[in-house]
Amino acid sequence: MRQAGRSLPEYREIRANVPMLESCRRPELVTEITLQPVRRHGVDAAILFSDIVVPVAAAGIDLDIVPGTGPVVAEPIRTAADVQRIRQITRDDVSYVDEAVRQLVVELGDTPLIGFAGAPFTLASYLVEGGPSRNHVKTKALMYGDPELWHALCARLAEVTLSFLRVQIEAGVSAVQLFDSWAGALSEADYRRFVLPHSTAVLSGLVDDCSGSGHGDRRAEPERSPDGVPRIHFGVGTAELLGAMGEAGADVVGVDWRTPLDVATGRIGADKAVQGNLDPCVLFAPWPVIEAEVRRILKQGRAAPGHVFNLGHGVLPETDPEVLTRVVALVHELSSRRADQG
Ligand code: 1CP
Repeated sequence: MRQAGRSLPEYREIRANVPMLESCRRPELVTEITLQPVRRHGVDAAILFSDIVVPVAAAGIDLDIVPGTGPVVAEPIRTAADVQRIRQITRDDVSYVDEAVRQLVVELGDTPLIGFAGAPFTLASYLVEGGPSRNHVKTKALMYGDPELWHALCARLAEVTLSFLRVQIEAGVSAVQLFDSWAGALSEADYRRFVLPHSTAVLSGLVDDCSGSGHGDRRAEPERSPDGVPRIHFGVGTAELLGAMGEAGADVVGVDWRTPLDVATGRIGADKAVQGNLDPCVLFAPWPVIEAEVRRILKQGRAAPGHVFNLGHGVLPETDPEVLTRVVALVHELSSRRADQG
């Protein structure tokens, strides 16, 4: 449940007077904020507290995360010279993430930690627009108007993303999630032409990495797949893209609330697990409605070979934390009952 922390008073307290980017760069704060929803709700996995723009800032791009707005870039990327400003990153550029992950792995014990990064299209949108955008007009203008520059930008972002995920995997995360939150703005044809090769470069790069030398110790651990840590790929409004996103190489495809999970599985293929997909707004409905939705989603998720129960997008800040705790308990109760039945 991404951003579960935002609805918690203990999160608001610890973040008071600490700007978002600074909190992402202080390992002790990252550790504490990541642990808060695990302690409170008893979820089965923790998601690292960071943001998709953290590696881009580490790569030399001047940006800030503005309260109530989101990421804002001082000088948007629009030319070939601008693309050159995005440096490749090494572990030293994000040592605070390395340190936080190592600390968290110890603190979390058996609870897995999910690392993450933004996918090239969603990162490119923030960089080209200069901030959050409804229609991604400048991004699409660049994509259609100068495909060569577009591909150069996405290839550079894929390299930064891959390095960022490798740092997290080497520090010990148990799974990674690649967020292409705004890919749903594209048609399938444009997604395949302009985005899929770059997301594939990231997801398949992780496999090459993990099955090569240097990760032999990890592969020996029984809970890890032979291809390295499990990879989750997520987007919003992606009903028409689910098949193509599944081809990018992840083990699990995230589905928002618009597509029932059994329908989603039909599009993604029966060889991949799904993640999702409770509408975050349903958490504001009376409990019997929430319960019925959770039951429906768990039932439809059985069409896939695996199902990670989650919301269809991030937790809204106004959500009542007690409702989240109750949803987690219900999912646990219903899934253990099913496991008992074999
Ligand atoms: O549980 C957690 O808090 C996990 C940490 C996390 C993650 C996984 C944060 C902290 N951000 C993200 C990913 C992220 N950031 C995504 C991908 C997932 C998604 O689709 O939601 C995106 C698109 C962003 C960009 C971003 N950062 C936005 C969205 C702006 C827009 O375009 O609409 C916002 C508001 C932020 C700031 C941010 N990141 C995270 C938090 C807790 C916040 C809120 C700011 C604050 O508390 O000061």
